[in-house]
Amino acid sequence: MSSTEQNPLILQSLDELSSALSEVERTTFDSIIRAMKIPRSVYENRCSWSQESYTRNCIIENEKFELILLCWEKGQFTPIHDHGGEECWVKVIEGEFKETIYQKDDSGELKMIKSAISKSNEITYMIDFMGYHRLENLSNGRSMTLHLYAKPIHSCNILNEDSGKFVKKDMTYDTESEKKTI
Ligand code: 2CO
Ligand code: FE2
Repeated sequence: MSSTEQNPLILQSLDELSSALSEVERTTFDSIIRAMKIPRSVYENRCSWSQESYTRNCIIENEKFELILLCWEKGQFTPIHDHGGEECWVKVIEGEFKETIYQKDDSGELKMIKSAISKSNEITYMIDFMGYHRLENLSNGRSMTLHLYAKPIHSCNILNEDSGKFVKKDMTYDTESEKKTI
C-alpha cells in the first residue's frame, strides 16, 4: 500500500468512527473501538477544561450510542458510579488513569475488588453487573479519555460518600458538537 492510500478498516477521524458505529450492530462496537487510530490532534477542538470537575464533551449522541470526550485536569476523578444499565467503553487518549472497581457484598456493603492503571490507547470496559467504578486522572497534568456508551446514559447512580448511599444523577454535557447526528 502506498503512503497516500488509507486502510479503510482503520478509522482515522471522529466522523468515520461515528459513521461506523451508526452502521453496525452493538456487538461490533468492541472491535470498532479497538480498530480506531485517530490522531490526538483531532480532539483539540473538542476539548474544554474546568477546575471544578472533569468535563463531558459530546461528539455524537443518537438513539443507539453516545460518544463523548472527557477532559481532566490533574487530580480530577469521578464519584463511584454505575452506568444506567448500559455498556461503557473507555479509551485513554492521553495520560494515565486509575480505574477502581467496587461491588456490593451480600450485606450490601461496598467493597473494592480491583484497581488498575490504563495508559494512552488502552481500553477498558464496564457494565453494571461488573459493579461500580471510579476513574481518576493520575497524570501530572491534563488528560483525555474517549467514552462510548450504548445506549446513551441519561442518568446514573453516584455514591454520596457522606451518607454512603447511591443517588440518581442526571448526566449533562459541558459542550456539544454542532453535528449532533450523522
Ligand atoms: N461514566 C463517567 C461519565 O460518563 C465517566 S467514568 O468512565 O465510564 O461521566
Ligand atoms: Fe464511568
